[in-house]
Amino acid sequence: MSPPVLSADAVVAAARACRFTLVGVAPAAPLDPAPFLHWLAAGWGSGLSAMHRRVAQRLDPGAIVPGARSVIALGIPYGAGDETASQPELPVIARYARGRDYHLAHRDRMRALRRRLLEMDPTVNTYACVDAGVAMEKAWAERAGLGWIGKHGVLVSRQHGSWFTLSVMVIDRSLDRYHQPHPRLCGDCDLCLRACPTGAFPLPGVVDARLCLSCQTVENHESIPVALRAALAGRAFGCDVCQEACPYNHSGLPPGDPRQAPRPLGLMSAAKIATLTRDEFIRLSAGTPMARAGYHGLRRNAALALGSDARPSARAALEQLSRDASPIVSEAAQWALGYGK
Ligand code: B12
Ligand code: SF4
Ligand code: SF4
Repeated sequence: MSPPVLSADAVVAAARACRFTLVGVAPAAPLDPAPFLHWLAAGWGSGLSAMHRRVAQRLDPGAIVPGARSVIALGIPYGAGDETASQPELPVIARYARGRDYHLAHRDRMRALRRRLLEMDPTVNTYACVDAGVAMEKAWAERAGLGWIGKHGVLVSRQHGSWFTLSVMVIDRSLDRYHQPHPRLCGDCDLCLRACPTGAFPLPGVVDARLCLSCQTVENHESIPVALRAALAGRAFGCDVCQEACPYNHSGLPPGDPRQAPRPLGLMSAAKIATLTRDEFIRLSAGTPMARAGYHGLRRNAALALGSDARPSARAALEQLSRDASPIVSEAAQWALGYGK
């Protein structure tokens, strides 16, 4: 007997009831492998070892869930209307990272969604992915009509701009209808490509992670290459420059999810971050994306962020860090003390 076909409207309503703001559904046909294989082969993801593993599963939901039929793409908005980035005394902490860790937000809501799907069909099989799992979330979100992959490599929605995070759920059930893939609406705009401070776009829509400040400040736990350091002035974790440049992110967006609102560490000055004790870092970063950089990584970033800051408080923080026991922190602070000389 063939498995039941579920109602798309019922699945979308269940996801909305679980507090996903953006919801779309797509058939689970394999993705075009060419862009991802090219990205790997060109070395644009070479610092990200996880991206080189389980490649077949990333491209074909059927390799993750036997009999996969549908993909539910899900989004939670953050940061629209959060204008703290424009306060010059604050280091730029990327908006997604200022509040609760989005992995936890998606995980909790996807667990609730799975329970609802099991109520509809007790034998349905699911695979849930947020970020670290093996699904190409932007490609699925584009197919499921949530928005389009912009030339800056981030998914953009007409309604929410690009200030939202994604997750996907693969299920082994067909739905009675699917959303249309979203057309790409960038046209001849190239504002994001021109705004990137490190030239991290080898092609429109494609990011060389090695040159991306988001990758360097979050995923790199060693020293940051000297050639990229000047661009880190005033930037302590992640990077939003290409998204800030996008006209679809300007004014009139609905507010983000209140549970993703900034927490104290997300609004702290670079000098304060630079001089956090380990206990303070652990307490303040718990449950936020900033924990990922680690104590030394975040203070290394703060040191580089302070390089262009001539204020006495910044110089004092750098003097202190230049004697730090962590070599990545002391080396970054020594470099920052010599900034511009
Ligand atoms: C690896 C990764 C990174 C890498 C590489 C970035 C990238 N764009 O690939 C680094 C560490 C640099 C990074 C940075 C950031 N990331 Co990230 N990252 C991922 C991750 C884990 C995988 C992405 C991936 O598969 N990349 C490989 C490339 C080849 O895949 P792709 O971009 O989907 O490939 C498509 C494009 O190349 C496109 N394409 C090909 N040719 C062309 C041509 C044109 C003209 C166009 C428009 C498109 C296009 O087609 C491909 C297939 O669909 C996803 C989570 C996930 N599991 O999907 C999060 C994810 C993409 N990241 C996210 C975020 C928030 C960020 C940052 C904004 C964080 C920050 N503020 O600091 C930055 C943005 C940097 C940027 N400009 O992309 C969100 C994006 C949410 C959204 N609205 O899209 C995701 C989805 C995480 C999540 N669960 O929410 N990230
Ligand atoms: S996040 Fe920053 S460094 Fe990375 S591509 Fe966008 S503008 Fe460039
Ligand atoms: S800035 Fe322009 S090119 Fe870049 S994502 Fe936005 S609309 Fe597309």
